[in-house]
Amino acid sequence: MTTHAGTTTTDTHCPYCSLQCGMGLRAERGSGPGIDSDASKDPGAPGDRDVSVEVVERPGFPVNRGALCGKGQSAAEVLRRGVRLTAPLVRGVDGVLREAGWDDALDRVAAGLAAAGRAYGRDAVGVFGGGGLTNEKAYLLGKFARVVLRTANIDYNGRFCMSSAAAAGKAAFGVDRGLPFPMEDIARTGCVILVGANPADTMPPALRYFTDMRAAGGRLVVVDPRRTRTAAQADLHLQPVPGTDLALALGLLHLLIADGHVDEEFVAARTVGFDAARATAMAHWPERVERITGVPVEAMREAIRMFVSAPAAMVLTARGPEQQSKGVDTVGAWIDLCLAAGKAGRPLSGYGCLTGQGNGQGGREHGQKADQLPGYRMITDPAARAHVAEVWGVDADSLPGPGRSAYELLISCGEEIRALFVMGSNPVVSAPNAAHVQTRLAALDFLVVADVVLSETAALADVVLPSAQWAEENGTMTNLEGRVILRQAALPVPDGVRTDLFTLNALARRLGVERGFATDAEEVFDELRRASAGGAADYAGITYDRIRAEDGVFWPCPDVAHPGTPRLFLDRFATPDGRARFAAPTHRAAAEEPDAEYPLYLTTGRVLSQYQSGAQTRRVPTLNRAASGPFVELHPDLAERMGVGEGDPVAVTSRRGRAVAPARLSREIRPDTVFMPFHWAGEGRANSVTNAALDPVSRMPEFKVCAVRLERVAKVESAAGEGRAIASDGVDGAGFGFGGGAGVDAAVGVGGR
Ligand SMILES: Nc1nc2c(c(=O)[nH]1)N[C@H]1C(S)=C(S)[C@@H](COP(=O)(O)OP(=O)(O)OC[C@H]3O[C@@H](n4cnc5c(=O)[nH]c(N)nc54)[C@H](O)[C@@H]3O)O[C@H]1N2
Ligand SMILES: Nc1nc2c(c(=O)[nH]1)N[C@H]1C(S)=C(S)[C@@H](COP(=O)(O)OP(=O)(O)OC[C@H]3O[C@@H](n4cnc5c(=O)[nH]c(N)nc54)[C@H](O)[C@@H]3O)O[C@H]1N2
Ligand SMILES: [Mo]
Repeated sequence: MTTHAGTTTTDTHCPYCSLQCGMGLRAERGSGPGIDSDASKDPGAPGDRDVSVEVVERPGFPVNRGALCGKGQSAAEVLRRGVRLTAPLVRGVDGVLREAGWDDALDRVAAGLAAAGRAYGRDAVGVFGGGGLTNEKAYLLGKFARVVLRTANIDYNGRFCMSSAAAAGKAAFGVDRGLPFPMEDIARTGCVILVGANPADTMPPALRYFTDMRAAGGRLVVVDPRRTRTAAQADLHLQPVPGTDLALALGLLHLLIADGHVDEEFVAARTVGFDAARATAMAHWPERVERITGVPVEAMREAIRMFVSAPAAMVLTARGPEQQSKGVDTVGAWIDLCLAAGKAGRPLSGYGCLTGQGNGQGGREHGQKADQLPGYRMITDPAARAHVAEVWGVDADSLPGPGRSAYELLISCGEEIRALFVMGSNPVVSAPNAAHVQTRLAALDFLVVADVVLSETAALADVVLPSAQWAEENGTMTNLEGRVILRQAALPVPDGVRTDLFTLNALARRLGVERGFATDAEEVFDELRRASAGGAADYAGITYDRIRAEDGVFWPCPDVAHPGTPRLFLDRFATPDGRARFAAPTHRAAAEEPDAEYPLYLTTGRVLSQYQSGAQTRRVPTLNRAASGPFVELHPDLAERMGVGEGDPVAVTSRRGRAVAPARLSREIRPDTVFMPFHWAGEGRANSVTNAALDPVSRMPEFKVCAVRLERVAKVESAAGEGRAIASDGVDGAGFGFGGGAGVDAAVGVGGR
C-alpha cells in the first residue's frame, strides 16, 4: 500500500475473469462526493466513505503488466451505493421485500434453513456457490454445508464452466490444473490450437501472448463456428458445426497417425493406452470427419502440419468444446492429440484449459463441489475424509457423501430440496433451461441469496444478504495458471454490508456451531492450508506474505520452503505410475440435432463488455453503452431466407422456450447456426432456449449446442420482466433493463414466489 497526501493506492486484482489482472485501487479521501456519499450520515463517521476510488495501472504484476479491459477499468462503478445492496432484505407476509436489520435477517435465515432440515432431512437444504468467490469463502461455504448444515447437497456454478475439462484433465494427467504452465509460455511456443475460445473478447489482456507468439514465428489455429475477433487473427481458422469438436480432434489424430507423426518414444515412455486411441482415430477418417464437422480435409491437413512442425506446441480449450454433453470425451480427444504428438509434459508444450471465472480454479479445489473436499480431495475417499475431519474437529463419519450436481440441484428445488442458500451466482439468468429453473426456485419453501447486488435470483429470495466486495476485503484467488494471488482490501466495508465470512460465522453460531468459522480471511486461509496439505491442490506452503512478495505462488506448494510449481508434468504426470492416459473416445452427435421443426443450431457465449449473468456489468453505464442488450447473430444468407433485416426482432425457439432479440447480421458465422450472448434477463434471455443435457461424467450442461427455429416477430417486448419482483414504488428492483439497475432503497418486489 502506498500513501500520498490524502490518497492511498492498494495493490489488488480485478473482480472479473480468471486472468485476475493486477490493478491498483487509488482511494482519495474528502475529495467531494465519493462512492459512498450519503447525505444522511455524518461525514467522517467510522465506516463512512466520502472517498473517490479509481482503478489505476499496476504494471509490475506479470500476467497483464498493467493492461486492463473495459470491464476492469470500470470495476469500481459497482462499489457505489445506489447500485449495490446496502441493507439486508426480508420478504414480508405481504410478499414484499423490505430492508431489515442484520440480526433479524440472520435469524430468519437460520430459522428457514433449520426448519427445512427438521421437516425433510438434512439433505433437503441445498447450497449453491460460485467460482467468483475467494478461496477462503469457497472453503468456508463447503465447510458450512458439511459441518453446520450437514447436507450432501452443495455444488456451484463452476459445474457450468470448466468441469468437463477438469474431469478430462484429471483422467489424463492425474490432476486438474487448468494450465500446467504460466501464460508467458504461450508467447514462446511454436503453435497453439485454440479450441472454442475467444480471448479477444473474454480475456483481452491475454491476447498479447498470442500475438507475441505469432510475432516470433509461431502459428495460431482457431477452432470456432464463428470467425471471432480471435479467429480473425489466426493463421488458420477451422469453422466446425457446433458440437462436432470431438470428431474434429479424432480426424486430426487420424491424420497425425497416418502421416507418421506419432512420437513413438514419448508414447512408449510416458503414456498408457495409445492402442485404443489409434483404433478410435482410425475409425474417424478425414472424409468422414469433413462430413460431420464441415471442416475441409485440406484445412485439417494444414492444421496438423502447423502442429507437428513446431518443436513445441499447445492445445488450449475454453467453453466451446467443453460446454457439450460430451465435453469430457471431447477434451479427452484433444489431449490424445497432444500425447500422440509428444506435445505434453515438455517445456512450452501441452494441453491447457482456459478457466473462466475469477476463482474458477481455486473455486473447484476447496470443497464447494458436490464430490470434493478441500485440497482437491474426493469426498468418497476415506483417507481424505479422515484428514479433513481432523482439521475440522469433527468425526469423519459425520461428513456427508457426494451430493447433486449444479443443474440437478436446481431442478430438485421445491421437491427434494426445500431450502436453498445461494452465494455468488445468478442461476435465473445463467442456468440452462432457465425458465424451468426459475419455476423450481420459486417452488422452494425458503430461498436465501447472498450477493452484492439485487440480481434476478436475489429478487426471488425470502432473504437477501448484502455482501462486501473485492475491494473491501482480503482474500486469495487462484487464477487460470494455478497462481494463487491476493486481493487486498482498499476500502472499509460500507455501512449496512457484511463480508460473506461474517455471514457464515453468524449463521454457524445461530445453528449451534460456535467455533471453526473465522471471520478474518487470513485466519481462514491458514486453516485451508492445513486442510489442503497433502492433497492434489496443496497450498500448505503458501502464505499471504509470500504472495505479496512473489507476485503469487503456484500450487502445489507443500511447504514454506518450496518455490511453488509454475510448470507441471515436466518429469512425470501426476498419475500413480507417472504416465498420462489416452482417453480414446468415439464421436457422437449432440443431445439435440436440428430437424424439420427446429432446423438451426443455436450456440451461446459472451461479448466483450458484459460479464456472465450481467448482474455486475449491467450496472455500469460505460459497459451498457458498449453492449446495450441481447441480440441474435445470424448469417446474411440465412437472414435473407427468413426475410429478416438488421435490427429486426427475431424469436429463437427451442423445445424449452423462446427468446426474442434484435437480429445482428454477420458474415462471420456459419449459415446453419445462430449465436446469442447469455448476459441478459427477460425476453432476451438465451438460457430460456438452451438445452440442459448433461455430460455423463462432469454433469456439464450443453450450453454450446441445441436445435432452434427462427422467426421474425412484430417487436421486441420490454426486457423488464421475469413476471415477478416488480418494484412497488417505481424502483427498478431487479436491475433489469439495459441501462443497469437502480438501488433498492425502500420496498421492492412483489412476491412472485
Ligand atoms: N467479456 C467477458 N469475458 C469473460 C466472461 C464474460 O462473461 N464476459 N466470462 C468469463 C468466464 S466465466 C468464462 S467461462 C470465459 C469463457 O471464455 P470463452 O470460452 O472464450 O467464451 P465463450 O464466448 O463462452 O465461448 C468461446 C467461443 O466458443 C465458440 N463456440 C460455440 N460453440 C462451439 C462449438 O461447438 N465448438 C467450438 N470449438 N467453439 C464453439 C463461440 O462461438 C465462442 O466464440 O470468459 C471469461 N471472461
Ligand atoms: N447460455 C449460456 N449460459 C451460460 C454460459 C454460456 O456460455 N452460455 N456460461 C456458463 C458459465 S461458464 C458460467 S461461469 C456461469 C456464470 O453464471 P453466474 O453464476 O450467474 O455468474 P455471475 O453473473 O458472475 O454471478 C455471480 C453473482 O455473484 C455476485 N457476486 C460477485 N462477487 C461476490 C461475492 O464475493 N460474494 C457474493 N455473495 N456474491 C458475489 C454477483 O453480483 C453475481 O450476482 O454461466 C453459465 N451460463
Ligand atoms: Mo465460466
